[in-house]
Amino acid sequence: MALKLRRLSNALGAEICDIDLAKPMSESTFGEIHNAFLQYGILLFRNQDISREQHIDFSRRFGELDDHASLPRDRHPDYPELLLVTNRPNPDGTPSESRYTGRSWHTDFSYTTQPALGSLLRCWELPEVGGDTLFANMTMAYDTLSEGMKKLIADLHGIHLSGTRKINAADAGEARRNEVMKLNPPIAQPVVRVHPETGRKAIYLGEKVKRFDGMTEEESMPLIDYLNRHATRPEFVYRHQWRKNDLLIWDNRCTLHQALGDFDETQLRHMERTTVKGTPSGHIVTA
Ligand SMILES: O=C(O)CCC(=O)C(=O)O
Repeated sequence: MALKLRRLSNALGAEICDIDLAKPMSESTFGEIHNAFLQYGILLFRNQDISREQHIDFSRRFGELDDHASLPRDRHPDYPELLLVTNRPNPDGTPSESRYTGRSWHTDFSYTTQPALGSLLRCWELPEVGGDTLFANMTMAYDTLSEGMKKLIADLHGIHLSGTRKINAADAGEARRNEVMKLNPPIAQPVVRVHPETGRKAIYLGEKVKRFDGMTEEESMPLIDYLNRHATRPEFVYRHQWRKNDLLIWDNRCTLHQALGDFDETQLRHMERTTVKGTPSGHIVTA
């Protein structure tokens, strides 16, 4: 079957049209989807009124799933394969601790030694307007650097921290933050990562990185800031406006993303994510 594709932006992304993920899918159709995933970096499937089991089963076709042990408080109580990104209050009425997930540029689980291959986020409930997510193409960002800059960053490692999300003063999530940081010590990752499947180089950075390995924060930040600004220029970015029952997969090895929080927080936004495990990368930083 030849897939019907619609490009989402010049930089990255494609919608796979006319497909029902609730129905059985042949290996050859999945092969086409997988090729499109490698080519476009993110894939969108609209109108997927699927069960949690179907979300998990489809995700498994991309590889082994993470059980989210690095973020234990945000797991779905009945499905460890599902991570909640929600502002729905907890059953006892306290605010959800995952309501500010992803509010800075990042790539999933870069602060572990097995960063995510891909993430599949499904939209269950969304506010009347906003709640958008930005995605940036890190291969394009790398390719457009000067040869001098490519040489300069070739052997650098960025130190990725788990507890760097931007939070409101009113956020009660300090305990969660401390727990996540305890579970996930700082990890040094190469600034330039070679994609294990396409062989292409991509910038692997984001706002969880505050310094390079072997350098101070003061020395590192000007270059980190420059690279993040360059990598997230509007021409490298796609802005996704969610609809209920969208399922979107992104390739964490060559994209960054950020949840904008551009919505009325008294309205419900409820998303659930599976995470496909990637290949081991990086090492724990002891000093
Ligand atoms: O809620 C979103 O739009 C994105 C969430 C996110 O950043 C993540 O799941 O890593």
